[in-house]
Amino acid sequence: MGKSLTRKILEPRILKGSWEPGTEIGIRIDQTLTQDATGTMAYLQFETMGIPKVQTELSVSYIDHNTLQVGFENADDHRYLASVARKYGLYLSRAGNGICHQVHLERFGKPGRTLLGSDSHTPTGGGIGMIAIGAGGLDVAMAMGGGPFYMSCPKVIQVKLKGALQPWVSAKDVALKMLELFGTKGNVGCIMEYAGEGLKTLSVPERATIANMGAEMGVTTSIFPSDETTLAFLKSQGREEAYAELAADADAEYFKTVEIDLSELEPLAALPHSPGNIARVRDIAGTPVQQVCLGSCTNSSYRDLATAAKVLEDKVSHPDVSFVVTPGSKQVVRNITKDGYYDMLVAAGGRFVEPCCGFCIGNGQSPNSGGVSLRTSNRNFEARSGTQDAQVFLVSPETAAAAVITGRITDPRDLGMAYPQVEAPATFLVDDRMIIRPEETPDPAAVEIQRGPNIGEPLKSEPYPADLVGLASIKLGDKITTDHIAPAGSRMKFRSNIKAYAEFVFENVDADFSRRASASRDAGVHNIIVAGASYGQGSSREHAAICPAFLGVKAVLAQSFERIHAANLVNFGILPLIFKDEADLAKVDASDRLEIPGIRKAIAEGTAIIVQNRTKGTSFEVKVELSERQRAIVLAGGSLAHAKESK
Ligand code: MIC
Ligand code: SF4
Repeated sequence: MGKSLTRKILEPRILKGSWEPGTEIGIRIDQTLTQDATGTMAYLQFETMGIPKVQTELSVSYIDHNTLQVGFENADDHRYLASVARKYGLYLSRAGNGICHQVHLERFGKPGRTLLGSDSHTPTGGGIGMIAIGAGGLDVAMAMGGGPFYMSCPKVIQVKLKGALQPWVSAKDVALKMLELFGTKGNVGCIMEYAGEGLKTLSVPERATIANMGAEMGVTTSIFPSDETTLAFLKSQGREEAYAELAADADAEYFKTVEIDLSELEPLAALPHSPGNIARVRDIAGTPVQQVCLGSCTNSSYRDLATAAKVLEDKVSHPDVSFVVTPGSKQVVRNITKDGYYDMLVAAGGRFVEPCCGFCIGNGQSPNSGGVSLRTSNRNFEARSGTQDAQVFLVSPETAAAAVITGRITDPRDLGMAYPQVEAPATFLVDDRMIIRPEETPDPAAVEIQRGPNIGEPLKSEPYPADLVGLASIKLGDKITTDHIAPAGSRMKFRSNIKAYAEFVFENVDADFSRRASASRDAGVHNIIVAGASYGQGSSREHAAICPAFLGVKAVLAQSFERIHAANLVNFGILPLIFKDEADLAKVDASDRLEIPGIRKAIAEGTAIIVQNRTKGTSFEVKVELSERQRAIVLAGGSLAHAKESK
């Protein structure tokens, strides 16, 4: 039996374990990326490791998330990150240079390499044949220190593409089709590997869009082969030396294979409030729209903006529509300017924001109350836009542009126009002057780290308690996202300061949670979060574990967990407990007193764990699905404490 492309890249990099899907492996990481919102904490943790220089082939620190700078906090973070990059030998992509995933694809990604990023959309790099994985900041810090990244040896799913997309149907519709087929839960531990003759009809930015939104399915990553299309893209970036031809063996073995006929797809949308609520645009057409946002790491390439520009040429946005544009990178801005598309978008009423995450994360451009916002981004979780009751729909640039014109959700095929085909430039105008290279710092050891008052400290850990004597501090439903746990938007400026950020935990779900949890922590009672299925969807932000840990949360009891969040919980000494019988969720209510006598011993020995509900006088069994390594981490109180113990 031949090998999948995933296996060909990962197997030679296995440092711990072996290729047995479902078991834990530790892999070597070639490249890392961080962004400012997760990066400050990652580097604060890296600093505690006492390593003089990053140990990877290449590590890049991006500033792209918090660029609004309302108050001094973000600017302080940026200064801190710049000084860290100089001291430890990283590339720094300055604020204004673009969104990490877009810039990494353009300037640094290499087919066949592993990339670990402290952002859940790191898999965008799969568009050029990388195994690119999102993780918590601490895992990325460990990888920068040369340590292995631990993951579940993947179940590789082959996605065979055939045919070609019809006019007005684009890569976003493929990504949404995948979400319709696979949903947003139940895909933990899988990697999507694309193949088939339909591949050759998809450009690199289109492949990257599809790989990007694999994150919403909860897969470890997605990967495309590296072929002539990849070579043409790298050439257009002046980086053909990075090219390597890569594909799976013809007789490769897969966990399963699905087939998608591109020619059968039509414009799709994800309805509020989940990327998994898929509908045909045609079926929701007519809904009045108040905002359209074009951009985010999913759809902000030259191709996306130029296509929208051509649709909007000589037109102006509907009077009821606010039309926002965030290009993916400075390179995109300069190239669409050179080719006249920037002007077309501005003329159509486009409200340009610098190349950054912006609207996607609720950092500005929040919709009006109850407003319908059509966005080309990848997440439409409740309140993520910054407006609690906004209705966010995720669509392709084509569908977004159609709504700009009509003021209603419109199937772009009904515009009655010829589909504007956009050719990507054979050579992009490339300008890397907003990237500070490690070589520019002659004496890294002499660099002083700049810390403003917003820069806090890493979490102080303590060993796991012998007995859990706690309280169900909150009870939640299914698909609780990291946006529910640690809100983004205007709260993101506290990312470098755990104590300040912890005040907002579950803010939009239960505004009193943080106060209550601190009070029980101070009274010596352990806080326990109780939830349904797929807890921790979405972002890689480890703050969704760090802040609860700071508030004295010792366990999350759920029906199932998403991959990155479960790893983050372990990294910060919170035990992810899974109901053995899902129905037992009904046996717990908020404020119940829950106890697990002898929990420490049970984790160490791997014996059965029984939760006693003292309020109800009942009990039920829970499971711990952790490797031996992870159990040791939880017992130590988290990864940093564990690493110190093991020295
Ligand atoms: C997101 O899209 O939710 C973010 C903001 O990019 C996060 C990272 C963060 O919370 O800083 C992600 O996707 O991991
Ligand atoms: Fe930025 Fe949005 Fe992409 Fe996250 S999903 S990296 S916030 S653009």
